[in-house]
Amino acid sequence: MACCGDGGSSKTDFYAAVNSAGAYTLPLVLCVINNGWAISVPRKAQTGAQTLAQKGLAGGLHCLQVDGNDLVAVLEAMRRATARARSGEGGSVIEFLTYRLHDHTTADDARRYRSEEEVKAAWEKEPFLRLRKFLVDQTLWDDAQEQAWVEECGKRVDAEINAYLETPVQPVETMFDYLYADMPADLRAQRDAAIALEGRA
Ligand SMILES: Cc1ncc(C[n+]2csc(CCOP(=O)(O)OP(=O)(O)O)c2C)c(N)n1
Ligand SMILES: [Mg+2]
Repeated sequence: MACCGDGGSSKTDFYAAVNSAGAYTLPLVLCVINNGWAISVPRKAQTGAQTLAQKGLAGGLHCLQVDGNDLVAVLEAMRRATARARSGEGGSVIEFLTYRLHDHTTADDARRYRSEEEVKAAWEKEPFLRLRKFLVDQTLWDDAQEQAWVEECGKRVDAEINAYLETPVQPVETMFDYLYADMPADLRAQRDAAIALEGRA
């Protein structure tokens, strides 16, 4: 299974992967998370293809487009594609339709290139709120369970963060030590220099 974004599906290696998977009947499940944006480039400007799923068609792969904000649909699509792969029927491309609700990174300001209305409309389909509503409607979930669960998650996150913070800093040479059975001379020199910088030569 491999995942990429809508922007990732515009790259040449995406097409090469589709071609190889079709040519060799590989058990590949290629997931394209179409969140509408590749940084500031909208989906429409990225390709002439009507859908991203259909990019698999030319390579002989099975193609599927699903509502990526619907957990049940996502599970079903993944079940079908992995079953095909495991039974030797070949690869699939699944396009998950969703939306990037936030900026691309903390260095991005998406207000420069997309409207507030578009983002507001997308929040209406936010997948966790939608799943929660479904579970509450089915009487499988309620506020008390949620509160207890959020507390439990908070405790587990705190425990992991504390374990990380208490992890001793590794000596500088460890970044060289596990790459090569026989370390090249230039890296050995850099390793020595890094140790010397700490006055441990
Ligand atoms: C080969 C290459 N070209 C350009 C970039 C710069 N870059 C980083 S993220 C990105 C956009 C990716 O968009 P998408 O695949 O839709 O992913 P998303 O940000 O939506 O998760 C680009 C162009 C890169 N990392 N690698
Ligand atoms: Mg994207």
